[in-house]
Amino acid sequence: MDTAFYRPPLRLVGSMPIIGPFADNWENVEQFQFREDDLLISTYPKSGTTWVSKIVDLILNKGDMEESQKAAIFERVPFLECSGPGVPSATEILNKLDFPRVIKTHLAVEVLPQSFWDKKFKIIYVARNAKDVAVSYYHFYRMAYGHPDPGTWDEFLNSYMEGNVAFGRWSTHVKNWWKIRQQKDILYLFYEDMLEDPRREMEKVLKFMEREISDEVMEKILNHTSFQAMKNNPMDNYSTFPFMDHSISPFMRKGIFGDWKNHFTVSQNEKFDEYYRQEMADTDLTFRM
Ligand code: PPS
Repeated sequence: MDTAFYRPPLRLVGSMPIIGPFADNWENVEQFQFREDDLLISTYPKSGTTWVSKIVDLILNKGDMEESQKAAIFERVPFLECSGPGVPSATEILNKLDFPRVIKTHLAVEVLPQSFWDKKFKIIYVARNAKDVAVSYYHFYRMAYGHPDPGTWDEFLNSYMEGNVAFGRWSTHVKNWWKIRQQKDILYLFYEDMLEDPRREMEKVLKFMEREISDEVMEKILNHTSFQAMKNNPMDNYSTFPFMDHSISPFMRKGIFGDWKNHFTVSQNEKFDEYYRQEMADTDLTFRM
């Protein structure tokens, strides 16, 4: 276990809490320069980032799994704000990467680098319902020790509702990215839709990326990006990533819709529903829960 990165407190960048060591590289994130041929995959944590990253990577490689297996997905799609002791920061990696680049971010709209607004490039945003995200995030906090200790499930749920978790409030994130979807070139996807009909959602991604692939390649990509295939693939399942203990909870945990029902008590659910009504009163964005 790397103790230099063991459960550091969150820090604020602007209004958004972030994983402590990520804040050390914030100046480079703020100065990061996007390019018009970049593709940005943006999500609130635990919303399907890795899944969409793999789909996009395979589309760009026309389903060539050998090519895609050359490095782990977190290396092929660097995480813009990621930085930690003893590892190169993603900004360093991105500045040396071949083009076109696919970039991952969890940044809230309010803290995006200036270059995000100055450049025109494609962005895929994936959103997942607030309750399943809370559950997935709790288990992730338990196993990914770059986060503070989550405490009990009830304690974590309270922190999550207060936005006192890495990347802040779920509601602020999904609503503000939804707001800017017409101002920027954004394909806004939902994890629940991807589970319901992965082919239909992949077709949306292909159209957005202005790419065409044969039915055979489409079939191949669908197979390689199924939950089971990705869970078993060391290039996708984060088993080679430092700072995680998969014996506590695997990164590829369940990959289902509605797991919140196994975690929320009746009273937690009532409290959350009331909170949710208030948080989402000022948007036309809706989720299946
Ligand atoms: S992260 O750490 O924020 O980048 O995590 P992220 O990749 O966004 O989300 C992880 C959750 O997505 C699930 N997942 C999948 N579900 C279905 N199909 C596929 N192929 C897939 N790949 C990842 C993963 O299991 C996490 O959800 P939970 O609910 O914890 O299982």
